[in-house]
Amino acid sequence: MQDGNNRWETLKESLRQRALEEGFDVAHFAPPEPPPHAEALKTWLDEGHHGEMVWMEKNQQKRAVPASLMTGLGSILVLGINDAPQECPLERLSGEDAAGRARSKWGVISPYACHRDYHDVFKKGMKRLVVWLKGALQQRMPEWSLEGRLFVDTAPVLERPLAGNSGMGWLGRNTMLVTRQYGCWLYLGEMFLNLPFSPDPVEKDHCGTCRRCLDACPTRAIDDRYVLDSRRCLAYWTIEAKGVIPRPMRRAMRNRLFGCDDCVAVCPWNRFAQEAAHNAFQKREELESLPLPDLVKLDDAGFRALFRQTPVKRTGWVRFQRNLAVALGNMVGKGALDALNHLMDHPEALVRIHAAWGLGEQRLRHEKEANGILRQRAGSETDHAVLIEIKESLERKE
Ligand code: B12
Ligand code: SF4
Ligand code: SF4
Repeated sequence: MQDGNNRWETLKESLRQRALEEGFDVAHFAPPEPPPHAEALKTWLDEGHHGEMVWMEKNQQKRAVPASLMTGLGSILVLGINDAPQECPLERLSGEDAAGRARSKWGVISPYACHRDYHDVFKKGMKRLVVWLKGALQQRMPEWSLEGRLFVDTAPVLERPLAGNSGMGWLGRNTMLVTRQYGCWLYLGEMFLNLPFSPDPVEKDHCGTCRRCLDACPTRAIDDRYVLDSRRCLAYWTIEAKGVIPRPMRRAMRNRLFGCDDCVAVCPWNRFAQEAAHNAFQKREELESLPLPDLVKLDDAGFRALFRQTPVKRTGWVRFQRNLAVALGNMVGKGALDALNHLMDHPEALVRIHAAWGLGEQRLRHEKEANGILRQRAGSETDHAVLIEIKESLERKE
């Protein structure tokens, strides 16, 4: 008969194996303690790096101390699903392709948002694992009954530091969890368990002297201290921020509509990543080639239909049209002017502000036409903030 320790080790390895069979690509065990650097969360918040994400200020203690989320926490199973894209997302940003065609007329959605929402995929997979684990416990250790909590992204959990503490990988300079096997392309979820599984050995930092992610960031949002300032991050502005995107961020957005992956995509550890294999992560091709001028015709219902079951739908139609106005401002080609003029009829001032900015950018390419539209709009616009943006656009020199 197996002794206590061996019984736990055998169950732990069976659980890991089962997780892989359920479609997770990696499964590692972390101890129930606060991960290293947990205290850095307070400094990050004190310095305002979370921008408008005020929900990050709540439950700080819970975020930093996993045991405060569950009494009797014994171990944490950290799960990862590989989402490495077939094509590097940097290839789709504006510029010219090999045939000399301007790519800026095609909107870019971050690869993870071009398929089913990973939140749903994780939750379903983790629930199936719970059913299996309950059965296995009953059979092998009937004296134990399972208690646990499942988390993906939205809970007050420091997912990356926990994943680092489980030995899945290390916290890279881009602040991502980086792994030897999948680079930075893993998405994370956790199962908090009352069971005393032993932690896996931690992985050391393999960033070395590399600084590619710092150099690749278009807005210098990350610094050498492994710290990201959301207020400078395009992922933050295109996904999380509800208000007006600051002017210096708008040109840097180029043709991005949702998310940013530059600091992720340049990581040399991605060279070992294999293309995502999870069935639920099949890319919806129509989301990989979105002609910007056509998107202005999307109404709320059309938006929800196009982005059904993807993370984009959570941003909502209005903020999506705001991002679209910026991308149209950055677009090379005449279709942008008509599209921006169309957005100047949008019921939300937030969208019109960005459309007015976009017309100012187009003025640098099509001066006469853009001036005409801006002057005409100045005559009929009633919102003060939009009028200020129109004025700024008409006065912009470069
Ligand atoms: C808020 C948030 C954001 C914010 C802020 C990002 C940030 N870096 O904090 C914004 C909107 C900008 C964002 C963007 C993105 N996000 Co996000 N985001 C989150 C969320 C909800 C919380 C992150 C958090 O707690 N931040 C607070 C900071 C302080 O924590 P931290 O980044 O983990 O930092 C710790 C370390 O830096 C460490 N530390 C401090 N000093 C030092 C020094 C050294 C030397 C070291 C090693 C460590 C270290 O201590 C800190 C705190 O303990 C998590 C989900 C979750 N619940 O954890 C997803 C999550 C982090 N995001 C994720 C992803 C994929 C993205 C994007 C790629 C999405 C996209 N395509 O646009 C970008 C990537 C940007 C980037 N480089 O981080 C994944 C990351 C997966 C992975 N492999 O790492 C997560 C885990 C979601 C998930 N469930 O998979 N995100
Ligand atoms: S997601 Fe984009 S903007 Fe944000 S830190 Fe990374 S490269 Fe910079
Ligand atoms: S790009 Fe270089 S420095 Fe940045 S996370 Fe990857 S290995 Fe580390």
